[in-house]
Amino acid sequence: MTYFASGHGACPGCGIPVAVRNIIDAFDGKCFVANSTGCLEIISSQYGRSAWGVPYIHSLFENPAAVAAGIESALKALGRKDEGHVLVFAGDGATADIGIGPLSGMFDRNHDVLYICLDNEAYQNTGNQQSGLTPMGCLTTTTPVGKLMPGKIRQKKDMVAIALAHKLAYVATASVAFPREVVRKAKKAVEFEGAKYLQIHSPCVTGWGITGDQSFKIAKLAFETGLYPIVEFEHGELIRVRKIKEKRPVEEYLKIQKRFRHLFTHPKGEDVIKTLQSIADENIRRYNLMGTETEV
Ligand SMILES: Cc1ncc(C[n+]2csc(CCOP(=O)(O)OP(=O)(O)O)c2C)c(N)n1
Ligand SMILES: [Mg+2]
Repeated sequence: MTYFASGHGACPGCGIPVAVRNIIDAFDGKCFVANSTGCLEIISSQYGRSAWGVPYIHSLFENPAAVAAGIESALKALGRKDEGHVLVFAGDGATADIGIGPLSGMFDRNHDVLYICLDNEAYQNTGNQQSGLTPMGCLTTTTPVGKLMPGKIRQKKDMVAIALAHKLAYVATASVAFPREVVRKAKKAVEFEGAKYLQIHSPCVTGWGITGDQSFKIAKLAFETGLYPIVEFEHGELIRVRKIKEKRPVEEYLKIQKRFRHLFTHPKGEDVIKTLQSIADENIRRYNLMGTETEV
């Protein structure tokens, strides 16, 4: 029995429906979902059709956190809190950019909501525009590559730090490359009363310029370079990290994706690659990602 039906319109190789299905199935369908405009909504709830076997509402691009706060307050007022967890599924654009105001408010009021950011590192359903979570050096339609511009100039926004700054009980990252860990973290998160944040890295086949059969491998590589640290915080304290067994250079990750390929020929590319490598190294140092002690 699954609560997210096959027959939805996701691209072959997209990790989003896999993560979503695993999470809502792990809750045995006992959840209420608010979903911002974005890939997940487009592929699962076209007019007249729905993949959802749980109560589901499509919010605006900018307000899934506010909608979820309303659902949670209504369930509380009606004495129906035991009927399910309130979840948000939202893209990185909805989360880090346009919806960050309502998200901050929901965090601040500490609604009993698990907010899940599906991070495919750009506005993908509208054709690959940059978001705050797009990495440096990345080609998008709004960060084009030209004589002067080597793709996105600024770094990926640290949404984990922003979530932590709200003093949430639970904040974590995960990757579609490690599906059991995604489920473990969602289940762990809902044990905490109040607002929770889970950010899941998910490659986009079309936006990243990869093939469907590469996507999970590339997600794993993002983690193995240190560019996408997989971390878990309880009450603001780092309690667990996924350890990198064999560190991979960022070039290995970059060169297999069309969105980064220009970095190997562009005059500013070498500097950008160096910066990305230092970001990865800094993540490894800061979160102590190498070694074996506290494995997930
Ligand atoms: C106010 C507003 N501006 C723009 C849009 C068009 N729009 C819909 S979804 C989207 C991007 C979604 O990006 P993200 O949240 O990262 O989700 P993804 O599609 O990548 O899963 C945009 C620009 C909109 N629906 N509403
Ligand atoms: Mg996105």
